[in-house]
Amino acid sequence: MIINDGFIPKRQVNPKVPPGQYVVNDFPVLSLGPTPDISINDWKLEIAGLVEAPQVFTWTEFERLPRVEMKTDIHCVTKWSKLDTLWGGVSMDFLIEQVIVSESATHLIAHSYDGYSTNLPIEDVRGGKAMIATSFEKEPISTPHGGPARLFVPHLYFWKSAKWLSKLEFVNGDIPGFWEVRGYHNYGDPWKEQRYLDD
Ligand SMILES: Nc1nc2c(c(=O)[nH]1)N[C@H]1C(S)=C(S)[C@@H](COP(=O)(O)O)O[C@H]1N2
Ligand SMILES: [Mo]
Repeated sequence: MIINDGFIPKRQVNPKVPPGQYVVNDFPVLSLGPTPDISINDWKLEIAGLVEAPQVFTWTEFERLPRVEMKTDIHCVTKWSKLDTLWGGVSMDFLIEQVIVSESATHLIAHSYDGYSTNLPIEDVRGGKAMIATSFEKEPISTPHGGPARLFVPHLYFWKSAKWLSKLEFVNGDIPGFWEVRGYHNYGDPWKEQRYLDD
């Protein structure tokens, strides 16, 4: 006799999937407005604020920087997770060292070509946890997904991974970004389900 016959577990238990999330195989696009059209010739990435050596990279300059890869899961606050995605780009550790971030800087504010912004504690972009991604699954990141370059901070909900990155600003004190002032959680840890303000 099979006593468990007909028993279907309510939720698939996968230790890689944070609470309240489900796995997708497609790759949804979530943007607050129209996708900005940024030509590679006009693209610039500025790194400024509390740094000793501020920089403005052109695409040609940025492409010459050393590359890293991260293969990891991503989690959107709208509850989809996508497992084992492969991204390539320039490590935030490398960039932090290049511009010589001041001891007094506590947060990073990422600014984007569509007017989006998001805030992160500096610890969260150090130690191999974050990069400026320019490739997804070995191909240039498509424009809807943030190409030519997006921030990639996969241990936090995906709204922290600013698409169409234009500027990284190191600051002392926190400045909530686009979604953070509109009710999203300031930090956004998917494992603690920090989705909204009071979570
Ligand atoms: N510049 C910019 N970055 C952004 C957004 C945006 O609207 N503009 N949306 C955020 C949100 S809410 C999510 S969930 C992810 C979605 O990334 P995707 O469209 O590649 O799935 O990008 C984040 N980064
Ligand atoms: Mo999102």
